[in-house]
Amino acid sequence: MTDPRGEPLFVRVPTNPIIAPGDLPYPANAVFNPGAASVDGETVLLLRVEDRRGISSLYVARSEDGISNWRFDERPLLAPDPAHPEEVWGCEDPRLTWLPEHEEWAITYTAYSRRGPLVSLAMTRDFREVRRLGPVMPPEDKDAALLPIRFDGRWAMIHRPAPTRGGAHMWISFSPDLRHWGDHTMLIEARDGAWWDAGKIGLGPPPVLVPGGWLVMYHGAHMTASGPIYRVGLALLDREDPTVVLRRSDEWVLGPAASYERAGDVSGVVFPDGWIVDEERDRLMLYYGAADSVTALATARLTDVLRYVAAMPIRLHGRASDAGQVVGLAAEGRGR
Ligand code: BMA
Repeated sequence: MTDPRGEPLFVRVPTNPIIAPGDLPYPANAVFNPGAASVDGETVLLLRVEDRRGISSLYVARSEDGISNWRFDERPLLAPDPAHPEEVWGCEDPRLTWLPEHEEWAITYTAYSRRGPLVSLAMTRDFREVRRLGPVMPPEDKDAALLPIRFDGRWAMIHRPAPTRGGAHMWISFSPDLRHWGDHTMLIEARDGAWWDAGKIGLGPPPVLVPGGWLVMYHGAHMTASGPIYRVGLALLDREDPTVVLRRSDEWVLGPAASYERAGDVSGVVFPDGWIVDEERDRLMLYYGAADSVTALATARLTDVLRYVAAMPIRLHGRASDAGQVVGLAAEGRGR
């Protein structure tokens, strides 16, 4: 959990949790797992708000400094819509990617259908109006985000299907038009045994381009006798070919330690879905759900994160070979 100099990489702000249910202008059981965006100099969070039925909707909050004085929209931007039966049990865990080509934000979120969670896509310019594109991955699949640019003419999306065999790993898929997805390729495999990221992993915030490639944060759910512990680590993907994993952290960089992360509806969870990278101020703001109950913020110096990433191991523990062969994409020969 430390940078190469032995100091904590991510530092929690003293005002955590920055948003709790009691702060909202409407009744809620929990407010957590937000997507984050920088819009017209303000920080916008798209909050997952779980009501007292257990159903989640996505609400906008805005702040000038990204830390305090949040202004909350009264109505959800995305709430279960009868015209979209796949959302009948809620809209959850949004990730926000600015697509320069469309001049729009892509919102990937988990639609909770009667047949399980799936990945849905919606577009917005201003977080006031939204346009649904509908489901892009069938159940069970979640933890998805788009990369902001095309690769060889195609959009790329990282997501996490949950097969009945062999653990839940991160995949990357490609699309010419944001609707039709294919060339499904295993990207990062959950490790095994005692590892913090054994068995089940999933993407955190959308990948962001840094000097060495695409910086990825992902969560790992380590099963214990008293349930899973959700922690996060880092990986680095090739700039030109994001199917190539260049580096992966051995250790987690943030895990539940504060009281609001250790106790809540689901204890022992840090779950980031949004970050804002501010190169000018050398700052990374990481927004995360804590214990599936509240929203918290940790910050890091960007230069420290990049130094940490440059020191991460190149070798991967475990390969995507089995699934890779199933879809005809040998991991070998692709530099992974
Ligand atoms: C995941 C998702 C998240 C949740 C996490 C911890 O599978 O459902 O929404 O925060 O579990 O409970």
